[in-house]
Amino acid sequence: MSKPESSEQNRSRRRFLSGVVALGAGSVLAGCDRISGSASVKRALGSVEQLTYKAQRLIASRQSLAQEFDKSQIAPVFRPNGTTNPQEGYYRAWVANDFADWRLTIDGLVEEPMTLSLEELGAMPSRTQITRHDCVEGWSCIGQWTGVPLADLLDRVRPRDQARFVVFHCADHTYGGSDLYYESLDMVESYHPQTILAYALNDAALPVANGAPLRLRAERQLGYKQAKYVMRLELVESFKDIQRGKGGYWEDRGYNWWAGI
Ligand SMILES: Nc1nc2c(c(=O)[nH]1)N[C@H]1C(S)=C(S)[C@@H](COP(=O)(O)O)O[C@H]1N2
Ligand SMILES: [Mo]
Repeated sequence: MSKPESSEQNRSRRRFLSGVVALGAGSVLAGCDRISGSASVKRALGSVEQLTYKAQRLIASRQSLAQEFDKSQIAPVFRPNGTTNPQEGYYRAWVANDFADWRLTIDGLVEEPMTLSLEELGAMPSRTQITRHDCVEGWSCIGQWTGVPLADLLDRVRPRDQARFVVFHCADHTYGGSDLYYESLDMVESYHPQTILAYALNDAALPVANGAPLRLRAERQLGYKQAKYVMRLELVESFKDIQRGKGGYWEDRGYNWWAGI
């Protein structure tokens, strides 16, 4: 179980995010649903299994949007999964001072590498979206995410022509192993309007259990693509030299790189 953040930490992080995030309680009635066996998940898993990435790209519009939901459909608690309370020393230190020392690095194949604080990210234009997260373990959960569109960050760092993927490097060693969690998206998915780096969940600072202080939301993709505890974005031409070369922690362990829903 994850240790809840102290209310003092939550308060101070809310304070500096409050310019961006409204503090309305909202009506939270719905729960997380079991979706194993549901048509949508069968479709999702079927499409992952049967279609190659290129084939799906041919039939999926570049800009088609994932479904967005109503506030009344938000789950009271967004079910956490995978790492829920990183124990790495550097991460505990960030939590201890409410992520004031935390920085996001953007580097690799970009004209202008950048380092941004949470406050600087919070000052950028934001997008809020209520979407359904589908985990391959057979559950789904609806939540409201607020964050910086990845497209805006990419516009600032200016990817070089050779850049084909954004790699998301995370802070946590999954299940206490020696490998850091990571993920990657192609440029079409990275510039998609619903691809954001979220710092708030349901009008509050992103909880540690769900990836504080910053996590990816790429809403046309399955749960394992939604990298939590993101520390660094690296633009690359190929991910073959990163970890085991398959483009993500679970991909390195047999999951499909293309996880479009
Ligand atoms: N850094 C990191 N990101 C991660 C994971 C993880 O273990 N570590 N688990 C993935 C999986 S399988 C899922 S379903 C979602 C869970 O997100 P949640 O904890 O907000 O529900 O995060 C994804 N991103
Ligand atoms: Mo998942």
